[in-house]
Amino acid sequence: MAFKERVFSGMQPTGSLHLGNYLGAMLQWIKLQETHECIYCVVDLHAITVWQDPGELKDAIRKVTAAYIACGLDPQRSILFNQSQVSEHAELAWVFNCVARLGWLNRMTQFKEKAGKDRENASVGLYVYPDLMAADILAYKATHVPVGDDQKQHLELARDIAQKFNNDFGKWIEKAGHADGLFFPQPEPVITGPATRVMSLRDGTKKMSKSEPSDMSRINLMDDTDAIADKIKRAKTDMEPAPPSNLEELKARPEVDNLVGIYAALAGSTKEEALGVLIATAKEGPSIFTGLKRALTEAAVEKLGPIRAEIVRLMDDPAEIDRILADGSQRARAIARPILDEVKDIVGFVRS
Ligand code: AQP
Repeated sequence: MAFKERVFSGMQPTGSLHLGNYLGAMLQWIKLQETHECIYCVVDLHAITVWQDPGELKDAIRKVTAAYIACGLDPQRSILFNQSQVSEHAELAWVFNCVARLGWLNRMTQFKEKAGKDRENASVGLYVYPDLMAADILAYKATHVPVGDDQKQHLELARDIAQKFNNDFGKWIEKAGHADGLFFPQPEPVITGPATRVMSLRDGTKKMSKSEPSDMSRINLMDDTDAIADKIKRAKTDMEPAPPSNLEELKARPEVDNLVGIYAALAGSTKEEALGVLIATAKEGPSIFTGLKRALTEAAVEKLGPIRAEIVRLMDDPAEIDRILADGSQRARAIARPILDEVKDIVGFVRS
């Protein structure tokens, strides 16, 4: 069966969005609006898998929504909403908790990284996070999921869950009128561009993240010109006396590779062209990275300045943001409800 092409993705309101979220996911989200029906969610149920201050969470949900719109998501064309207002996500996640296998979840590297050494103290929600993510996507039978590279493994799990559900309930899926026995599609990851994994400015081996304690490790969409300039100026590089002369050499120098990748994504060029800027400016001094850092600062300020101003303007009217989320939730539920009703019939629940 050919499933209708539909895009779903989300971000957690666990702090202010950063350049990694913007370049890794948001740029694709914006582009996909031109060609697809898109559903973009503020995943607040995911956020509480680690402790969130309730007083700050509401504000963070509105800020992420404002950031979505300021970056270029159109609430008329796309569906924008927060996850907790559409209970179908949580309902389907429970069914998927019963479809997914412990062994599958045990392999998830994000849980291992986030739980760290204190595993026994991690929430159960953090452990079953990938089941909820599969439910987010499949509650809409979404076929395409634009994400950063770090979400690849979770997407593979969503595909496994879709397949196992189709296999386990094949007979009942057919009885429900799906002659080919396929109820859920296999959602495709959309991971493209020169910055699918933006790394920390302080450590080229760790991804840029909202929850990293050092604010110097990331550029936030809310950072002003001075903060952006300061963070890029202090961004870690290396002690090599010359710039890498080709992409192969660049790969072996993670911090430099990261800055070149970020510059390429912001300037809309290839990584090779961005490396060309580093090579061409390396003699300017005082450091071989001064020219690239200057160009990178200019590009970041040019791109993020207007976004920041628009977030501030939108946050002036929280009631309007709540209205957009309420409207988006209604439209999202109109798609998810009938899918969930069918899931209940297939699984064997009685419903009135
Ligand atoms: N560093 C990154 N580079 C590229 N893409 C990234 N994404 C996140 N960090 C990077 C992508 O942004 C989308 C939303 O991510 P999220 O908010 O759901 O959570 P996350 O992946 O766990 O991101 P953070 O910033 O690291 O949040 P915390 O610190 O709260 O866990 C996803 O598509 C993600 O791939």
